[in-house]
Amino acid sequence: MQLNHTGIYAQWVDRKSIGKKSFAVLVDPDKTSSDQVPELIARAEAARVDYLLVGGSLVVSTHLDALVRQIKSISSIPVILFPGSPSQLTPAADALLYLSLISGRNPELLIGQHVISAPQVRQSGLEVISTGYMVIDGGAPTTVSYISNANPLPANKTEIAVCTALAGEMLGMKLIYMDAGSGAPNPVPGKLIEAVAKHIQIPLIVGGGITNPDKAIAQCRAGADIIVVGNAIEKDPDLIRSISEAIHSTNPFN
Ligand code: 1GP
Repeated sequence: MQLNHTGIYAQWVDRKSIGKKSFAVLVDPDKTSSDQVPELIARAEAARVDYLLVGGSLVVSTHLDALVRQIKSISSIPVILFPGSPSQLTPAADALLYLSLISGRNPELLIGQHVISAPQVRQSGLEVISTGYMVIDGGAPTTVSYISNANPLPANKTEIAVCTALAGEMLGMKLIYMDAGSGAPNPVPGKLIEAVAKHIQIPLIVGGGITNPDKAIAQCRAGADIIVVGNAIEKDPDLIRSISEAIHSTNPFN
């Protein structure tokens, strides 16, 4: 079996090196039926969405594999798995965020589930992107904070966020993902993003509670390399275009 040493992650590092920001739309398999996929993809393609993340903290539907295959059959936008559990795995995707919940102290989500899923992940042939996953308090309990059985990182504790991200980087993680949780009332504060971005060299993904173009731009300016939006787009699909334009407008060669 051939392991993929280039691909999506190499692209993220390249983009970061030139200050190019990316937009990723989160597709929740529980909320996306196969009938909805063609329209979603048409909108995403037209809006020049850079990536699709597929997954969620609690996926109860069983069509993840079929959903990813359907997307891949009609779209060239790379699909990256964002799994809430080891069961959310399909070789049909382009890459996998191999998440370790470094903001929490639940050993299962730091390493336990990885041990269980490792052989399957290796066998999938997916590009594996080791990700330091930091759940930040977004002002209300979200599915991820409940399901993870771990306290989110307080949104005003900048030093803890910086030290956590630094530790993740020095442990060899390739990416930091700061997430306020899907549907969070407050997105990750700009101050927190800025402080973390200043101290790490690896790419930084930010998501959770981003509901309009202004919030997306603010998070890019604070130092996020990739912005993830899910919930808001499910409610108002027209936001795909305006948020994508906003994020790409911050790019140096736009
Ligand atoms: C959640 O970061 C993602 O894990 C996206 O959050 O659904 O609030 O956009 P939203």
